[in-house]
Amino acid sequence: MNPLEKTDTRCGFIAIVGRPNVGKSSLLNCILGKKISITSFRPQTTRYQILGIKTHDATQTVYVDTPGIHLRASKALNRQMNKIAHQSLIDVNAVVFVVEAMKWTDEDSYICKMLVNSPCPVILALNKIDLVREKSQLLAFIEKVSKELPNAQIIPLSVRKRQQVDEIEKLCLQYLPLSPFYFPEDQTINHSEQFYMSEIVREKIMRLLDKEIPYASSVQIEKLEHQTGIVHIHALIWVEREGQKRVIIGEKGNMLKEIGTQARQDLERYYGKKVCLKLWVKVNESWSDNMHALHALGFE
Ligand SMILES: Nc1nc2c(ncn2[C@@H]2O[C@H](COP(=O)(O)OP(=O)(O)OP(=O)(O)O)[C@@H](O)[C@H]2O)c(=O)[nH]1
Ligand SMILES: [Mg+2]
Repeated sequence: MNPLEKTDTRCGFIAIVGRPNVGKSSLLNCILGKKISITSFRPQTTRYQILGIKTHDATQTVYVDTPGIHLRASKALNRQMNKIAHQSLIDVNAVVFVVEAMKWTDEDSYICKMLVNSPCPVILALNKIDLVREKSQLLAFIEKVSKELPNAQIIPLSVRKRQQVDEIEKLCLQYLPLSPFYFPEDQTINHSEQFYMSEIVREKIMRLLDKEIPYASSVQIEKLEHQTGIVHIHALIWVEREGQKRVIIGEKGNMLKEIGTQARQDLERYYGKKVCLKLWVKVNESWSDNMHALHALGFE
């Protein structure tokens, strides 16, 4: 925009950061009022930077969901996830730092140190207060964290019960600068349709499978074809070993069928029409520790 041109709209970026599994993506989905970022009970569900765009009247807020920042990142995939989270803190107008109420870890301290010297305003979201029985304990926890980040605004909330989520949103709005919108008013996500499809399939793997398998899997969409009344999708699930492939397929193909059914139901809700989803499982021994393979799977 020409800097002399006047605008009466506000638009800016708000990063949502925190260690894995505190509820960052759940918070984003709750604010947006729809599922745009996948969630699960397992840490390290989000692997990419996901933008959730909310436009209301003359304001557009661009929320940046990030992979959980973690301290032990041995594989290329994990290092890349940390890098994405760190980069998301550059050039944003405010940060929502999500922690779990009553559980302060070394990873929280690490993120806190990064934020305490940052010029960016910080909103400290203490999530999952529905799990806290004693309110007096919560007050003591608030006192402790307020010493760690003295300039942060602290909001206890429960995304699950939708308590205080509006409060977070209101605080974010006050940090949006005068600016034209960056995205069309009806856009809510920055990624392609294919990316969204692959994430929905990956979510089911995260939720349905055990142990190392969710972390050894990645999903690639091979075909996406719209026909009247139906969408045809072909997806490849990459794993690292033959044994993992057998587990994903399951006895008589039952596990793959369940992944496919649950993903299809989500996709049919998303499209509002029938979806024909076909899944294949393939082995690529070192995809998660190989930058070339990561690139092919969508990491930049
Ligand atoms: N009890 C409770 N659980 C919650 C709340 N918010 C989120 N969760 C659960 O916490 C788990 C993790 O949520 P996510 O939104 O995937 O967490 P995340 O911070 O995005 O995790 P990563 O992507 O792995 O970094 C899921 O099982 C959510 O259902 C809450 O307010 N209360
Ligand atoms: Mg997440």
